[in-house]
Amino acid sequence: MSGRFTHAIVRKPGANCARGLTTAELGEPDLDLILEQHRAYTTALSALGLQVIVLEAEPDYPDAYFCEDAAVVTPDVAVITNPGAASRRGEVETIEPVLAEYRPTVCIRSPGTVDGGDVLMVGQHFLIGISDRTNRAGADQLGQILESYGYTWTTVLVGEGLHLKSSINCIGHSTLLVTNEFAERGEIRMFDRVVVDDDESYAANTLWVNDCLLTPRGFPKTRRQLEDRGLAVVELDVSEMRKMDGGLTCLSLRF
Ligand code: CIR
Repeated sequence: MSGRFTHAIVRKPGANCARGLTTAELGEPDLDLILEQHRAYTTALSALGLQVIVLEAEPDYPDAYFCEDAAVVTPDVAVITNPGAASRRGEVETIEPVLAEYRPTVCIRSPGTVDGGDVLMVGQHFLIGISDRTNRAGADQLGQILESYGYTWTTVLVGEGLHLKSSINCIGHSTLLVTNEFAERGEIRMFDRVVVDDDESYAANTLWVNDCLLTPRGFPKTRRQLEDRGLAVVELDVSEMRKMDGGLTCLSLRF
């Protein structure tokens, strides 16, 4: 993790949020509850010192509140992605002008596809997941852009889970919180790793923000593992986002 974040972009879930993509089979999100959970998330980011830019819901894009997928923001550049799901491609159009106020922007072009949820920054290095959403052409384009700003990058094959960050996240310095499935993978074995229990694998989607960890509510073993390492932990309920395959990391762009 490098430096502290000063800003975040979030987007409100819309009345259309149940029409988004999902494999979760957990039922439809409750609109009032998802809005309440989203407000609590926004409040938590503000409490950590971030200026939070709240965008309105997108009537044509039910998944647009998972705004992390639309960009990869580094201290030097904002890379506007080309999301892998056709139904999400247009989401980038309203993210680009917002980020352009803060960073030079560069775009991923077809046939390359990238979802921000597949991109994890660990210090000066980027792990780029190759998944159903991010293809090799997209990873190569992104990698070349990152290299031109002095970063290094490697790819990780995402076998299970929607995105890389469904299963692997950085919890400070170069320590990763990972699911069992990834724990011994050669692509990440050089990092210090904390492994979540199999019955708490969703909690791998924990978000580092300015030395605090936002972790999903309901995963006590993971919470204890994080607290035992002396880390500040805030639990947030994201039950309604989980129904749509989302979680804490994908609800914002931090920079
Ligand atoms: C999708 O399938 O694209 C959305 N329903 C969920 C996206 C979650 N994003 C993320 O994990 N980065």
